[in-house]
Amino acid sequence: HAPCQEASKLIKSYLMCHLNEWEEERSTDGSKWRFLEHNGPVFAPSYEPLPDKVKFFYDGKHMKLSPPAEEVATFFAKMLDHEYSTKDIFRKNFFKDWRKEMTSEEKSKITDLNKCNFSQMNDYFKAQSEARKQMTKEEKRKIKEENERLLQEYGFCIMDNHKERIGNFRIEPPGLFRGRGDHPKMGMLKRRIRPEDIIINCSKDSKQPKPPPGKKWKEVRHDNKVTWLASWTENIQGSIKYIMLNPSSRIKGEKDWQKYETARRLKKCVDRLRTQYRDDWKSKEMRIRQRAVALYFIDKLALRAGNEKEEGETADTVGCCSLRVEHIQLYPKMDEQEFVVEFDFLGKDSIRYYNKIPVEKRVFKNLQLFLENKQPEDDLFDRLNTSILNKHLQELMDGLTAKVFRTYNASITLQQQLKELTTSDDSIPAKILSYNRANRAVAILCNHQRAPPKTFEKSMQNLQTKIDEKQIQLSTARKQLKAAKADHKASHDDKSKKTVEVKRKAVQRIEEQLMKLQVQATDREENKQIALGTSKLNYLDPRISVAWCKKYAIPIEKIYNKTQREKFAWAIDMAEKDYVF
Ligand SMILES: *[C@@H]1O[C@H](CO)[C@@H](O)[C@H](O)[C@H]1NC(C)=O
Ligand SMILES: *[C@@H]1O[C@H](CO)[C@@H](O)[C@H](O)[C@H]1NC(C)=O
Ligand SMILES: *[C@@H]1O[C@H](CO)[C@@H](O)[C@H](O)[C@H]1NC(C)=O
Ligand SMILES: *[C@@H]1O[C@H](CO)[C@@H](O)[C@H](O)[C@H]1NC(C)=O
Ligand SMILES: CC(=O)N[C@H]1CO[C@H](CO)[C@@H](O)[C@@H]1O
Repeated sequence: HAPCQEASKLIKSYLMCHLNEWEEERSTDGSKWRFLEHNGPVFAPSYEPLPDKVKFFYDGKHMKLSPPAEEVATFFAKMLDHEYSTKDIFRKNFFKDWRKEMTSEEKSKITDLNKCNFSQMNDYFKAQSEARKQMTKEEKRKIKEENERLLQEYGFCIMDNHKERIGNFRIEPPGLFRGRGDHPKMGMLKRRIRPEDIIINCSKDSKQPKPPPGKKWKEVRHDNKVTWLASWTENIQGSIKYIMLNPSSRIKGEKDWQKYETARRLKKCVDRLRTQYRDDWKSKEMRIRQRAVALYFIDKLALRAGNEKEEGETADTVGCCSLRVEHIQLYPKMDEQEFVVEFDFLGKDSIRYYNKIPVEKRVFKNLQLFLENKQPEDDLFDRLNTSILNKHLQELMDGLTAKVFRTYNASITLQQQLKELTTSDDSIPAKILSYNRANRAVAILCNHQRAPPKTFEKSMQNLQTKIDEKQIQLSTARKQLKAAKADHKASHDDKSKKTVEVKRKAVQRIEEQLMKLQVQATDREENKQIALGTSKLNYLDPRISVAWCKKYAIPIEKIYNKTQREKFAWAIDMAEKDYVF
């Protein structure tokens, strides 16, 4: 055993060395690579007009649409069965953008979306997707080969001396924007991205990617300070999209690792920061008090800093710094608790944040002060904005952002919960249930809610049917065991003894299967409205999970699926069973 430990230590120090080396490789002049070569993105296939037999009707009359108008109509037709297509904002946005693609003749005729009949188009796409399900093996093989060819040609790049997988080398096809929650832009046309929209980034001395025949790139850059290979601006939010390396790549893995190392550094100094912001609640300066209360929210509630990227201007979403008076209510006393603050606002991705928490008296008094003489639409923290807060965080600790608090709290909470919930003698399924419960505690903390999946009730029913069947099987098996025992008691021969053994094993096996199903049902029920993926992927130090798996001999596949294992390859390689965040 000792040599094993020795070897694993060696491997770890090797990896740590290399991680540091990669860091040094780039920190000397700030560049991220010396050589970068790739073949550019893969564009969405061009539009194929519908066969003539598929008709569109306006006001009961057949109308042949021009190809650009028809293409946009198909996006809507494909979504006819979806709830989106009944939402007013969605319909309004779609119709406005659709009209922009129409010829002037079409525009003058088609003036009311309610008079449009897309049902034949919808039937046609349904039939097509049915046909895809019925494809022969040969057809499936051809598609798989084509995908493999594209992957080989476009899915890899050379960065310095490494061949790296590219994450998303296919450009999303055009369609209608959905957005999360009740996004005000839902239904708008997400335009087709063309080579003229693409900025390529690669090294000067590489073989440069060729645009499709007859086309040009918007620009070719040679910027080794960034790690994206291509970028474009999408038309809905005006945000910049990038083609990046796959999460399993060296550079991404290292970035991920650094993120958790930063969170671990916060763990070491968080007490000092807390003492300081507590002192600042008493400051004579309003701006310092506001900053200190905001920091307390970020620390205690894992709120985002706010004003993040493109959001905010269109969807009315806020973060800590951009909270308005109308987003909070103060209750000096509520249900046995003193100094309760009630939060109700739309956070990132228009997800509602609702929480009632008791705060310290001084925070409460400060909040009362901040609210004085203000209207509901005024800023709660009028002396604070995201850049001021971020600058302050930088001063407190190198690399500190609001996100680091989330990462720190999420990771430490997972570690504590795992310790609390796991029992060594539990079966593997029971341990995995504990893991998922710990993960859920974190997701709740980070407000990662979701609407229950559409298929939820159905899949729950299926599972229940399986459980019922298993229960019947079990009682049958038990009866058989009882009969076999009676038989053996009467005859005392070897044959009946063997039968008893066989029946006993059968009962055991069925009991285990039943337990597994029951655990699965509990897990699924508890998971109904919580999205575990986001915290797992972004906020939980994977070394905690890996160490837990090692400690309890749980196969890592039970915790991470293939994509996640790729992303966390660095952690899976180096974590030890006694890792402490
Ligand atoms: C739409 O057109 C189809 C024929 O393609 C017809 O069966 C259906 O009744 C029409 N729907 C409406 C709402 O008019
Ligand atoms: C994490 O956040 C929760 C929720 O506010 C809080 O109760 C807890 O103290 C925090 N844990 C740490 C270690 O900061
Ligand atoms: C934040 O406030 C500071 C000081 O009042 C100001 O200089 C800065 O422009 C503001 N930044 C933003 C993004 O509003
Ligand atoms: C793995 O899980 C994530 C959710 O965390 C999901 O988005 C992804 O599609 C899954 N990947 C595979 C290969 O199952
Ligand atoms: C040289 C150059 O234009 N570099 C740009 C590369 O892309 C990053 C991120 O968009 C920009 O910040 C750089 O200015």
